[in-house]
Amino acid sequence: MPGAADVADEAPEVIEAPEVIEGVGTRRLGVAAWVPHPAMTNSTSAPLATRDNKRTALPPFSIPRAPAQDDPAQRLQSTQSARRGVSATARVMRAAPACRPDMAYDPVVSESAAGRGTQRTPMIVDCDTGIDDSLALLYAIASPDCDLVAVTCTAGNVDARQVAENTRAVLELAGRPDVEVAIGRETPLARKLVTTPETHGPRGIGYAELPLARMPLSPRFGPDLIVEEARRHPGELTLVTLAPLTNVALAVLREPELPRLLRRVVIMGGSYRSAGNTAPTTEWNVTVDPEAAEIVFEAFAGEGADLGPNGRPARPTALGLDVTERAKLLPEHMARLAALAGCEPDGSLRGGPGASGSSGVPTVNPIVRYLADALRFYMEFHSRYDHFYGAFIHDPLALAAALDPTLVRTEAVSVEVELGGRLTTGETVTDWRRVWGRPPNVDVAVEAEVDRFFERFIERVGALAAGRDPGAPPRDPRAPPRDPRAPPRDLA
Ligand SMILES: [Ca+2]
Repeated sequence: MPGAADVADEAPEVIEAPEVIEGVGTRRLGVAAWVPHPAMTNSTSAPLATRDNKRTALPPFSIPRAPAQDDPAQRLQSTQSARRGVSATARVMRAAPACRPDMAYDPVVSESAAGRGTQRTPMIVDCDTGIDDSLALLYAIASPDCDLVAVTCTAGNVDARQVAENTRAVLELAGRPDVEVAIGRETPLARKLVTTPETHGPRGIGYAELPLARMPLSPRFGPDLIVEEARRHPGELTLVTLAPLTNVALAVLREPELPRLLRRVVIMGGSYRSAGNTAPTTEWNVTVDPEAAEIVFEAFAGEGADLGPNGRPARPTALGLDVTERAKLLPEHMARLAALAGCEPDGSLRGGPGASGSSGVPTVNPIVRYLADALRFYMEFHSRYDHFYGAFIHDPLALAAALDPTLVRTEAVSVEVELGGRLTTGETVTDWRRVWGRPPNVDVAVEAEVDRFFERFIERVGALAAGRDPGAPPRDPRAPPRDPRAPPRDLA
């Protein structure tokens, strides 16, 4: 696996990170004492490489705990102390050694016919697949401007093992068993895992049935993978998070420089000016692991922490429900996608299931059939709870915005996550009026061009389903139906 051969055999070198971790965690999160976490001794967790690529011991980690009670005076003191802790974070980040300049990515250029010459974005996706996660993965694979480097899995919509299974099965469905898939932490940092079978189905992919994945699971621990690849390719990688931020928080705790090692971070999570979808004011990904979200947001806060690679702000872009609930996938969208793929909306190839006879010729388009079966569950859920027959596709919009930032308009604001609320734990508290007087730490998406996004989604995923070069011009839906004897997708 990448990385193992690059780790030198020099004597261990310990990253002096406790000040950072205490600054982030003990004061803000009310942690009584640091204790090593079992994840740190996970047998699948390879030692981390430092920026000069020496083997290093893992820094200590603890499970943060929320305050026993919500005392406003204690909270205020805690917040002020936390801000001082941020300064400690910034000091350590500035003192960190520079990245090796000789480890940058070679320019990655699309080799697809119509996309030839397109600069591709090297990307790691952290997900909890999940119906909309699976659509985001298909979109990534279908995009000629995306170089999907790896996928890391965490618990959320379903447990982490099922997430890893779903992720690999979807990648195989899309003909990309070569993408590295690593599992990360299997529970939130401080809370009991809650999953959402009512939204995504018992296995996370609605009514869809996919063959068991054959591609191997990476031996790397998800947060290690993120850190190692960011160090190996400083300033090059885009990290897209579509799940609770558990893995990313662990990665930040292990490498406080991570915000500046990554080219961009795009987060699907939070609800900044709109209602919640889990509690009245909270969004799912943040609610599942609010401590992790706070650690990640805080990593971008504070003096000296706001400049990323190439002199740009290192702030993450966050797409909350404010914009992602404008991305309503409707049956007519699926009908257009299926037409581009040359099949019926349920994935049946035109001419009907009986057209193929008994010669073993495919009768369905597997990608469209998957989408139809997964989305039928998702649409039924939204019909019950959100009063429209369709589906919010939060995760694909976030991934699309990572590839094309012009799809969203953002505002730079200061955001903290409520950790000790009686009703509001997990709320992304946003200082729209700058009353805190702090530097912004998040670029929150306030507008999204969802029509342009849907055109792109239909065109790209439709082309992928049709087995065409994703960069090729879209198929004319008025064209004669495809030959049902032709395989819908060459999975060889
Ligand atoms: Ca997700």
